[in-house]
Amino acid sequence: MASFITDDQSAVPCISLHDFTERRAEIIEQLMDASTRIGFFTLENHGIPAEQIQDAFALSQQFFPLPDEVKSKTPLNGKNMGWEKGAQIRPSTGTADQKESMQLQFARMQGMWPSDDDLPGFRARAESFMSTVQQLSVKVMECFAEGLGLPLDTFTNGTVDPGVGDSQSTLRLLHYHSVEGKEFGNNFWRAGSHADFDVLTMLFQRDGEGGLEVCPGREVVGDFGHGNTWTNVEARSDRIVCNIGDQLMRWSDDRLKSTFHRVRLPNKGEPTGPRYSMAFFNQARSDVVIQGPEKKYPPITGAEFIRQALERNKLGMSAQSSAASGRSDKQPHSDAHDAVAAPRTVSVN
Ligand SMILES: O=C(O)CCC(=O)C(=O)O
Repeated sequence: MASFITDDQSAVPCISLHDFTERRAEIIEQLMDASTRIGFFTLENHGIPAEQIQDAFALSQQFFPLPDEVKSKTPLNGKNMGWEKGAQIRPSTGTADQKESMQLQFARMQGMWPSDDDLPGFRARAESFMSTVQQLSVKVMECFAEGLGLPLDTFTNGTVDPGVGDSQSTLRLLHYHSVEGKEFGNNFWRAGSHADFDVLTMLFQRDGEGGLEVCPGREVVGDFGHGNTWTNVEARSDRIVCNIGDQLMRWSDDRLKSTFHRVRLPNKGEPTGPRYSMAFFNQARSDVVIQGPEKKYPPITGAEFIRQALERNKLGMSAQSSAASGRSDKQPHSDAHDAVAAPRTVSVN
């Protein structure tokens, strides 16, 4: 049976969380090693029951087949919530990702949940999964705080809403369409190359639905350049793929690396069916101040961080379109980050 080609797994370390309390020091060492060198790692024995992950995927598979008229009742709204289809254009490629996605948050979601008439119980099931993933994220973010010699709650206080409604963390349900019988031109991707804006991303994949690739080597946050060596990450439902985002890279004075990644279309001979994944982005709260212990960068709030990142995206996009239309060959090469093409609103990560 055809399967996705998966090469050297040692490039993205797998870290087991079994016996977490007793092994805490060893786990912190492994997390710090993976995140200072690569910015990506996978977690196994992470404690989230397989049934709960399956239920979240089942929810996603109930949502995406709904008619577009139903899904578009909650369109992407500029605050990184809602549904989009084929609307996300990456500055790195200038082409729309071959996918649709639904983004959900804990706060400010009035009118953004699919109704019970359209999909009964959606909100309760989604929120339950989001809370579970956030709890695991807290455990891992505390390890990073300890590994960096910071107060234990630095990143968890920084991301988990204390009840004031300024959470920006986001669950993105992703549906990459089947490419059966379809031909794509050059430079089309399921998700073009980008680095995430957040503190820590946790990504759930399904067995055999591959295509995720990572490219370590970024030294400085906000840097658009990256190397050329892309490594496949195996799609396994029993492991969570984690990566450091730009907020944590800056918060750690560039010690923890936010790494470029992308999802490629299936190569010849690989499965052409749909791919489902789910990404939980732990974002800094809007009013939290991000600054590393060495003060390498000036302080910045979570809200301002996102504003500047989106601004860079816009510049990257216009450099891309100028270059594409031949108006200039002197624009800086842009690579990275997410943007959604005008007139749609811009999204994060
Ligand atoms: O679906 C994946 O494997 C990656 C998704 C991703 O990188 C994103 O949505 O930002």
